[in-house]
Amino acid sequence: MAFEGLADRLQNTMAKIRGKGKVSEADVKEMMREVRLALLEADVNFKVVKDFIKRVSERAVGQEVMKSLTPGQQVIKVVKEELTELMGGEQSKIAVSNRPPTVIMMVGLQGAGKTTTTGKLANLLRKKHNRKPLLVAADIYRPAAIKQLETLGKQLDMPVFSLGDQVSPVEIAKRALEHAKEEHHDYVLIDTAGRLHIDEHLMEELEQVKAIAKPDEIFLVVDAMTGQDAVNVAKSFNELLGLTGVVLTKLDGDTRGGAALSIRSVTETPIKFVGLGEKLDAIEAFHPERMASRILGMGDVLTLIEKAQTNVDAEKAKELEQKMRTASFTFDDFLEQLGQVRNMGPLEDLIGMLPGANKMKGLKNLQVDEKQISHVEAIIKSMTAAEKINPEMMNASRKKRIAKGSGTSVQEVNRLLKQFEDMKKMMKQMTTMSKGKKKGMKFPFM
Ligand SMILES: Nc1nc2c(ncn2[C@@H]2O[C@H](COP(=O)(O)OP(=O)(O)OP(=O)(O)O)[C@@H](O)[C@H]2O)c(=O)[nH]1
Ligand SMILES: [Mg+2]
Repeated sequence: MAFEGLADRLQNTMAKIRGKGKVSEADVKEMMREVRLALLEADVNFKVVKDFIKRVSERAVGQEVMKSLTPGQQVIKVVKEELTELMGGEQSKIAVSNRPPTVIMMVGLQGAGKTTTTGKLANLLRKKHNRKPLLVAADIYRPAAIKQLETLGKQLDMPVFSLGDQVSPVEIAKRALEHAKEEHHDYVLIDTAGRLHIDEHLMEELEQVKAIAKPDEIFLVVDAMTGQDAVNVAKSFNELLGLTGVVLTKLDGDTRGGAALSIRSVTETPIKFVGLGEKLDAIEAFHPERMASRILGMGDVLTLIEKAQTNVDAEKAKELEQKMRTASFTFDDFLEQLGQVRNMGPLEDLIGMLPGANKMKGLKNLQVDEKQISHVEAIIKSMTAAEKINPEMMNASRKKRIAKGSGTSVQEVNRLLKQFEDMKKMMKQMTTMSKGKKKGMKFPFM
C-alpha cells in the first residue's frame, strides 16, 4: 500500500504529542523536524514540504493550540487540516455538462494507465451515477491500442467507438461525438495515445482534439510510481493543455506517495481519482480529507461504507437478512455473501480503512486470510446442491470427495462445516434475542 512508510512515521510522531497537556515551542520544533523528514522521505516535493512545515509550525504555536484544553490533540488537528489543504481541500467532483454528452479527454504518457482508467471511469459512471458512457478509441499509434479498449468494452458490456487506425484522432473525436448524440450517451470518454516523453507533435494533436471535442474535463493520467516525475509531467501538460484534473494510478504499489501530496500544490490541478489496481473497479474518487485521515491513522470509514453501498446489492442483502432471521441460510447464500464482500476489494485494503488499523500488527498478515477465503469458496463450489442445503448429510466419503474436488483437505472441509454450523446457531440465538426489538442484524463479515 502506498503511504505506508509515511503513515507509520507520522503516526509515531503524532503519538508522542497526542497526550500532551502542554505543548512548548520546543515540542513543536522537534515534531516538525520529524514531520519534515517523513515527508521528504515519502518523496514529497522539497518546496511543498517547506511551505507545509511553515504553515503548521505557525499554527501550532499559535493561540488555537495554546489556549486549547487538549493542545496535543489540537496540534494533530492542525496537521490533518493542513495535509488536507495540501491535497486540495475539498473533493472535486466530476463535471456534468448541461448540454450532454459530457466529454472527458484522457491524456498522459505511455503506460500511465489511460486506457485502463478510461474503462474504470466508465464503469464507475455507470455503476455509481447511472450514466451511459461511450468509450472512444483515439489512440491510432500503438499497435493493439484500439483492440485493448475494445476488450475492456466487452468486459464491461459497453460500446466502444472506433474507426480503425487510418483515421486521424481529430476526425475520430468529431465523429464519436456525433455518434454519442445520436445514441444518447451522456458521457464520452476519449482514450488518447501516449508518448514516452512530452513531444511537440503529440501536444499539437491533443490540442486539435481538444479544439474539436471541447471537453468538459481533461484528465491527466499519471503513474504514482514515478514520484517527482509525475509532478513535472503534470506541470507540463497543464501548461500546454489546461488540465481539469489528475488521475493518479498505481497507488496500490509500493509508491511512497509523494506525488499525491505534491501534485496539487505544484500544479494547482486537483487529483480527482486514484487507481488502486489493475481490475476495472480498482478506482476511487480522491477525497483529500479522507486521505489525510488515512495517512494519520484515523481511518477512512466513509469510503468503506461507500464501497459497501456500491458493491453490495441492497436487494440481496435484504434477502440474506431474511434468511438469517429464519435460519434458512444455506451454503449458497454463504458463498454469495462472500462474493459481495470480496467485490469491495482486497481485505487488506478494507481493513486499512479502519481507524488505527496500521497499528495492529497482526492485521498485516491478511493475505493468508485471502487464501483461506478462496479455499472456502472452492469447498462450497465442490458440494452438490443437496449438500449445500442440508450439510447434515455429509459423511466421510462425501467429505473426501469435496476435499479432492476443491484441492483442499478433509480437515479444512470439517472446519468449514463446523464454522457454518456455529454460524447458524449464532443466527438462531440472535433471532430469538432480538425478537420484538426489530433490530437490524449485522452480517458476520461486515
Ligand atoms: N497496479 C496497477 N496497475 C495499473 C493501474 N492502472 C493501470 N495499470 C496497469 O498499467 C499498465 C498500463 O496501462 P494502460 O491503461 O495500458 O496505460 P496507457 O496509458 O493506456 O498506455 P499507452 O496506451 O501505451 O500509452 C497495464 O498493465 C495496466 O493494467 C493501477 O491503478 N494499479
Ligand atoms: Mg492506452
